[in-house]
Formats: sequence, structure tokens, C-alpha cells
Amino acid sequence: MKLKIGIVCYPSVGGSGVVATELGKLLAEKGHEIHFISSSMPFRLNKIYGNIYYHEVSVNQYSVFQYPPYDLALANKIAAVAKREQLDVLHAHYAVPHAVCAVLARQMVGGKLKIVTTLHGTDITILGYDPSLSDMIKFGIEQSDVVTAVSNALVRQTYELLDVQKPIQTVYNFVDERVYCRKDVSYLKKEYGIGENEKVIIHVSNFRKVKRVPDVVRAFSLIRKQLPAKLLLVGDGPEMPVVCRLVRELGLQEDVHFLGKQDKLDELYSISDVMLLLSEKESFGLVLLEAMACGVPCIGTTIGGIPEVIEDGETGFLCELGNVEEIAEKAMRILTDPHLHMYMAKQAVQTVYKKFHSREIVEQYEDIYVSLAKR
Ligand code: GMT
Repeated sequence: MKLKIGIVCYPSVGGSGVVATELGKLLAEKGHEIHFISSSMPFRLNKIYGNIYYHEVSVNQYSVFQYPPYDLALANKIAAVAKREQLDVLHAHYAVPHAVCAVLARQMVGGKLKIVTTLHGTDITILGYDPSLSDMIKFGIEQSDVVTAVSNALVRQTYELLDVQKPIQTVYNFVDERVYCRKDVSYLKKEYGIGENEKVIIHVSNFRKVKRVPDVVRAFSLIRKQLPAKLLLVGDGPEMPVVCRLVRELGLQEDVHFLGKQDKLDELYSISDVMLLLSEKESFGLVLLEAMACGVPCIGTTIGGIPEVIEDGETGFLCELGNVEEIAEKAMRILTDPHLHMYMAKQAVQTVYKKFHSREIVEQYEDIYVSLAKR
């Protein structure tokens, strides 16, 4: 059954936008017609597809409004696209504002639009604590036809925090295995001035406080004292000044590369030996999956959905939040034992294929859409 599917997402760099865009692309490859509705072109929509359409939400600035009415413009756009294109389903990534705007749009088109909402994390783990938004988030969830979350941990947190009655189904994130696989790009090490015998540790995030990037630097500092290594910090965000200062204080300027936002992450993972994601909140940790697909063992905290992605002792290690000694010790185990490294690298790739295969995840979403379209 070929469907017309609307996808509403945040287009900028960030896991939820990446997952939404990759999902749209794979659904289009399976013959569905995809309509992205967003404030700008999703950044991963980097190729032309005959059956992918993009509808931009533009907000006019009127002097009578103190704030531009983005949510209303989005609801209006969803309604217009749903009506004109006869969408079978609308998939909202994030409860606020997207699911709520979808509910409003459904009313505008006469109540027929089917809504799937995917919770990605921040909408629950941060905004869910905000009393000015929590009732609205709950409303968006309860009014959706089907709700999914990207990990079991996020499902549990949503029930605990918002006291919702709606069933929430876990659908894990995925990566495009054709893109995320280990490449022979060893020349890149030379380009970054990294010696043959130096180990490479990588961290990728948006440098928000919850990502605890200073812990990454502190753990690296302990590793660096024991063997020659470089740290690749990929991404940018509000914590960057704090991180730069810490790198200077620890005298690590020569050994830490600040790469900023990067597109070819698969190539950076391909020269990396260990990935660190030491967050205090993380519903899934898409970058872990990306790294694992490229054969990189991962070390993460026992937080949120991370233990569902990293299998402790198999595809990497789990560590207590903030325990940089433990993190460095576990990283050293991987970096100094080639057999363990090889075993974990292999297990990491296998886990991506067994537990998070894009084909199966996309099918799970398709089953949801089809059952709704038939209702
Ligand atoms: O991690 C972020 O700050 C970005 C955020 C987003 O909205 O893209 O990521 C969330 O969604 C990703 C995709 O499902 C997950 O992999 C991230 O774990 C999740 N972030 C948090 O829970 C903090």
C-alpha cells in the first residue's frame, strides 16, 4: 500500500531532525510520497527525490504581535498540505509544538487527519518539567492517534512525568547503513596531524550542558597521561567556551581538535578508536549508533536510553555519570587491548544490524501508518 505521508520536524542539526529526514528518504525509496513540512529545508535532504516534497512554513512579522506566531503558521501549513495533497498520515517529530499543531490542523481539515507523534527526548525530559508546557505536551500526546518514543527509558519517563494514559510504543532510531560503515580514510589522520601510533577518541554533540562535554575532556586528560592520543570534538553549542577554557587549563591544546559542525561524520568515526557520550540526559544517543555502525566501541553513561544502545562489556562500556576515573579506565582497557577492541568493534556493527536495522525500523513505522490509513 503506497501512502502519502507528511513529516513535521526540526530541520536543523540534531538527532530528531536527522531521524525524521532519513525516515522520509527511506520511505520515499519504498515508493511512498513524502511531504516535509518545516521552517527550512531539512539539512540531510541533500539529494533530489521525485517523490519527496518540501513545504516551507513562513511566518510574517506583524507589529501587532510581540512574538512571531510560528505555531499557528505551522498548523495552517499542515492543514493546507493535508487537504491539498490528501495526506494519509502526518508524522510529528516532537510533541511540542509539532503534535499540538497537528491536532489543530486536524480540526481545521474536519477531523480526518491521522497523527503519529514520535517523542525524541527533550520534549519530555526537559520541557516535561516546565509547568507552563507540561499540560500542553500531555494534550499533544493524548490527542495523537499513535505515539512512539525512541527508547523504553523515554516511554517510562513520559509515563512518570506526565501521567499520560495513551499507550506509547518504542520504535528505536536507526542509521542508513550504506552511509554509516567503516571507510578506509586513514589519510585523514595525517591531515589532522595525528600520528600512526596515536589513539583517537571522538565526541559528537550539540555542546549543550546536558552533554557534559567537560567530563569528556577530563576523561581524555587521564587517558592522555597514559598513552599518545588525540580527542576529536565535533559539533558546537553553548558550552563551547567552558570546554575551550578547560582544554587550556589542562594544557591539552595540542591534543584536542575542535572540528565544529561536520557533515562527513562517517569518515571521522572511521579514524576513531573510541566514542565517548557522557550525557546526564539522553533518550537514545543517535551518535552512538552512528559510531557503532562504523565499528567504533562506545563508552556512555548509564543514563536514559544509552544502556539500550550500548551493551556493557560487548559493544563498549557503561559508566556512572561524572565518574571520569572509571570512564578513563574503561577507555584504556579498550585502547590497550587490540583483541577487546576488535571484538567490541565487531559486536557494535552486528548490533546495529540486528537490533537497529533501518529496514526493520522503517517497517515498524510503515505498519503504524498502514494500520492508521485503513482505520
Ligand atoms: O540531543 C539533543 O540535544 C538533540 C535532540 C534532538 O531534538 O534532536 O536529540 C534527541 O533526539 C535524538 C533522536 O531521537 C536522540 O538520539 C537524543 O538522545 C535526544 N536527546 C536527548 O534526549 C537529550
